Amino acid sequence: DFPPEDSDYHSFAELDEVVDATVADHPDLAAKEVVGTSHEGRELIAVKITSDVGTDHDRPEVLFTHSQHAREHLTVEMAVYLLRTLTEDYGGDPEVTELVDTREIWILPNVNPDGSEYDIADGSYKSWRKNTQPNEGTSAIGTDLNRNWAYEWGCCGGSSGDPADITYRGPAAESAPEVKQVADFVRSRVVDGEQQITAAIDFHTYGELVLWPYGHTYDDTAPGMTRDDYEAHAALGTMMADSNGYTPQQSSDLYITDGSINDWLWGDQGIFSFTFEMFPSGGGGGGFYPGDEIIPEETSRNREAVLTLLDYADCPYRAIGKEA
Ligand code: 0X9
Ligand code: CA
Ligand code: ZN
Repeated sequence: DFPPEDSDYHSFAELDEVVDATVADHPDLAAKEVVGTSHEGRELIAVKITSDVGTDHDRPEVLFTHSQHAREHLTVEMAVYLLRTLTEDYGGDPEVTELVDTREIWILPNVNPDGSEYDIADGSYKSWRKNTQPNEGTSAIGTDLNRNWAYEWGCCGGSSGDPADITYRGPAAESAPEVKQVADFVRSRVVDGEQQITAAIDFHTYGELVLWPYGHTYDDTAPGMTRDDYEAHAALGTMMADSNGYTPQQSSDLYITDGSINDWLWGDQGIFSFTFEMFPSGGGGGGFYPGDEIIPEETSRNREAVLTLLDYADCPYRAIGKEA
């Protein structure tokens, strides 16, 4: 479990309790779906939030993924914040009410539960990043989920082929069961040939950044990324960064990554996709392990950014004054 001084962070069991309570308190607004199981057999949970949640409406769908990286526990707290805010503020806050009435929101609060639990297993942090899948021919454990997605996988020096490395991409794209099943979930949202999910944020720590694709190339435009596509990502990303004080940039401006969820969501699925690197901005502030007292401020800090993405999900090109 978390050390006592960080007890406000949610372990996987505590997260499950929040999910169950959210659904129990707001059965018309929130529903739990299990989209798969992790390598060790934990549930990969999705919570759908929308009014009249039992129906598949024709509303723009928006995806929030959390905790691909085990040690980035603040991102689970971001999911808890969203679960609570989008249900508890419904009916009271006009903006939240309008967006929950007109969007279908998918929150995947922990896509790497094995890694998260391993990181806190003996009460002191292990700085673990990957999942806990064994690798053939070595005692080195784990695949970096954010290098295992099936778009330009391993293309460009933005991942490692060494199982001992923290950015190990796995033996094949979608070799990690967590990536495969979350990808299958996203693919399942294609209805009558049209991907229902239009926009997404994948939450990470740390750096206080808003990142957009591509990560596998320094170029702004590339196959699948036109000038308008790029400018719309940049405009929306900059708008969100203006609200939370993060730095907006193309993800390759940080460093080259291949096989990231961001590149796959856009390049393969046509979903406007962002990576948020949450608090802190640098190594000061606790790095991957800021004290639990920062949770309220650093999660609510992203309230407007998330509502902005939900708003633009009907037509992200509106951000550059174009209607599709
Ligand atoms: O390296 C990563 O996966 C992310 N940074 S972290 O420190 N949380 O590990 C950044 C990913 C950004 N790249 C893309 N979104 N393509
Ligand atoms: Ca729908
Ligand atoms: Zn990360």
